[in-house]
Amino acid sequence: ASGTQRELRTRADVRRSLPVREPFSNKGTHGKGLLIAGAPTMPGAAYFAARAALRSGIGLLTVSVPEEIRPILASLLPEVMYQPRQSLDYNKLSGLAIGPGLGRDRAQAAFVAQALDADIPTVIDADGLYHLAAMLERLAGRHAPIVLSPHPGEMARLTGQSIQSIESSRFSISRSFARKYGIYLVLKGRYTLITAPDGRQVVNPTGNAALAKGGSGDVLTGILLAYLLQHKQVMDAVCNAVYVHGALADTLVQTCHSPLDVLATDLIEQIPPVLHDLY
Ligand code: NPW
Ligand code: AMP
Ligand code: MG
Repeated sequence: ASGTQRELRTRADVRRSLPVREPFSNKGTHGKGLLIAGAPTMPGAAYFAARAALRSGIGLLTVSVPEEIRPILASLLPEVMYQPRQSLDYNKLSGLAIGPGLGRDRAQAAFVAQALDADIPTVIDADGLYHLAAMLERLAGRHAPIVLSPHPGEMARLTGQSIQSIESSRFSISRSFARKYGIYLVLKGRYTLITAPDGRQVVNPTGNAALAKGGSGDVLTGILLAYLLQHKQVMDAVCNAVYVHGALADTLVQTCHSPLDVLATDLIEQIPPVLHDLY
C-alpha cells in the first residue's frame, strides 16, 4: 500500500548512485561545508566528523570548535579552515552539520536554532539532537533538506518515548516522525533504518557490532555531510553514507581486525579502500 514502501539498500544501488567527479569540476563544485562540533571535553568528536567528511569528498570544510581546542584540531587536520562560534557566516555555504561533541550547555542551543534559520542542507546529530528536542517546532517551514541521525537513546528523547518502545516499533515511529517534521531520519543501530519525509523507508544491511564504540556515530555525521553536498538525490546521499559507514566496519572485521579492536580512526582510514572498491 502507498506509504508503506520498504526497501533493502544493495551494493548495486550504491554503485549506481555514488557521485561522479566531473573532470572540469573544482573544490567549490563538491560542496562548501560547515561543521559545528566539539567541546573542550570532546575534541575527538569534531575530529572524527571533520576527517570523515574530508575523506568522503567534501570540497571545502570549515570547522567551528571552541577556541580552546582549535589548536588541537588545527594540528590534526591542516586541511580544514576555522570559524569562531560567535561569528559564524552561513553565506556561501552549501550545507552544514551540527552536534558531534557539541555539549549540552544552554549556550549551544542557540547555534542549533541559528543553523536551522540558515535553511541550507543540514545534518543534526548527537548533542545537536539534544538541543533540537526542545525546539522541534522550528523544523517547520524550512525548504532545504534536514537529516537527523539519532541512535535509539536520542530518538527516545526526540519523541518522548522509551528506548524500548523505539526499538520495538522502529518502522512506524520513524515514519510518523519523518512525515510530521518533514525530515530525513536515520535511526541508527543494527540494520539502520532510513526514512524520507514522504515515508519511504530503506533498511541498511551493512555494519556490525565493531561499531558499538564511542566515535562511530561521529564518523557517520561527517560522511553524511560530505555526501549530502555531492549527491543529486538526498535519499541516495543518506542511504549511501550509512551503507559505506557500515561497510567500513565490515571490511575491517573481514580483513585485519576483530570486532573488539576497531577504532573510529580505523573506520576513517578504511574509507579510501572501501570507496576504491565501490568505484
Ligand atoms: P545505555 O547507555 O546503553 O543504557 P547520549 P552519547 C542510549 C559525543 N561523543 N541502543 C544509552 O543507553 C557525542 O558526539 C564524543 C539503545 C544512553 O541512555 C555526543 O555529543 C566522543 N540505546 C556526546 O558524546 C566519543 C542506546 O542512549 C544514551 C543506543 C554524547 O553522546 C563518544 C546515550 O546517549 C561520543 O560519540 C543503542 N544503540 N545507543 C569523543 N571522543 O569526543 C545509545 N543508547 O547520552 O546521547 O550519549 O551517544 O555518548
Ligand atoms: P553513535 O551511538 O552515535 O556513536 O552511533 C553508533 C553507530 O554504530 C551507528 O552508526 C550504529 O548504527 C552503529 N552500531 C552500533 N552498534 C551496532 C551494532 N551492534 N551493529 C551494527 N551497527 C552498530
Ligand atoms: Mg553519536
